[in-house]
Amino acid sequence: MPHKKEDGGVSVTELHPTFAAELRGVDFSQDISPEVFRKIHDAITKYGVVKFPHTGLDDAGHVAFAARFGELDDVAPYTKQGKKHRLAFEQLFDVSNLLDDGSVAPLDSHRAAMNKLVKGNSLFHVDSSFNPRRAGYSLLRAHELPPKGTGGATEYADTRTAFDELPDDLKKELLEKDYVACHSLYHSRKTAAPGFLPDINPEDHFMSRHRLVQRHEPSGRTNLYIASHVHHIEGVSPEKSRQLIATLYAHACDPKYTASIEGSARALQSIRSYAGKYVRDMRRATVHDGSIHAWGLNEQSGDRMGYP
Ligand SMILES: O=C(O)CCC(=O)C(=O)O
Repeated sequence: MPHKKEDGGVSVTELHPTFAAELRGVDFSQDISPEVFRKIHDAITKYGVVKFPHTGLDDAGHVAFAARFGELDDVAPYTKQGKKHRLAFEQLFDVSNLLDDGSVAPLDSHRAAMNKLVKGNSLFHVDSSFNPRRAGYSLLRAHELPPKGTGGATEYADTRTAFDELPDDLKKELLEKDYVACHSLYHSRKTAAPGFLPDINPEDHFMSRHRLVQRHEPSGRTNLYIASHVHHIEGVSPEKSRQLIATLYAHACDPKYTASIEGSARALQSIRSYAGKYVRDMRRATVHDGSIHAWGLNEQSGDRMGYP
């Protein structure tokens, strides 16, 4: 039975034993007071993932709410490479399964392969870790969902608890070696959709460098910063790098550390019968990280990655 707590009109229902919660009682039709915003912020810090059912937010409200968390990222890197933007706000990332004309992207289309849902983002990832400055918060809004029972839930992994529960020897190694991981958008896209982007070799492009183990500044907990964007670990043999990434990734994605948010309790990877058939219109506002780890070990620049 989910655990429920009330706090000044905002109720928190825990959705998983170690992370993820649902918040009710926030009135998104009004200006959110600093006090309520602090409760929201505290809940995100504690639970990592927070769901707000039925916010009633439109695109403008979505962008305005996201901007309360910090400076927003935008889609300019993608549009500069020729990708058309379907939405009215360039601060909203189109992570739907739709083509520019609003029709559902066929499964074999480029859009479906690169799209955040059908293939590209079906691997566990962290947002924008491939840019010099990574994301701090992502606010994903379901504008239109496919019919119930056809899939389309989003899965999240609790990488803080995954770190806590690593085998002692591996945890000790990670803390002692303080490995640096190199993240590439092209790498994860090619892993998810091997036939696409044939002319791109991730190694010919910028990779973003971040410590593999880091202190999550807002909560003070240690976090395993692993994601499908991780191409290699610096300073070890290619074999050791592959083995370490595979071990840590599999550990963090173990079902005991994951939660499926949005109706379906089953995995995004296993039920996607909506894909190619029904609209799943998800829109994401992304807030640049403002923590000490925002830039990882990268030079600070306005550069961002994108693909057509
Ligand atoms: O649409 C989803 O369920 C996930 C979207 C996502 O992974 C992203 O926006 O980075």
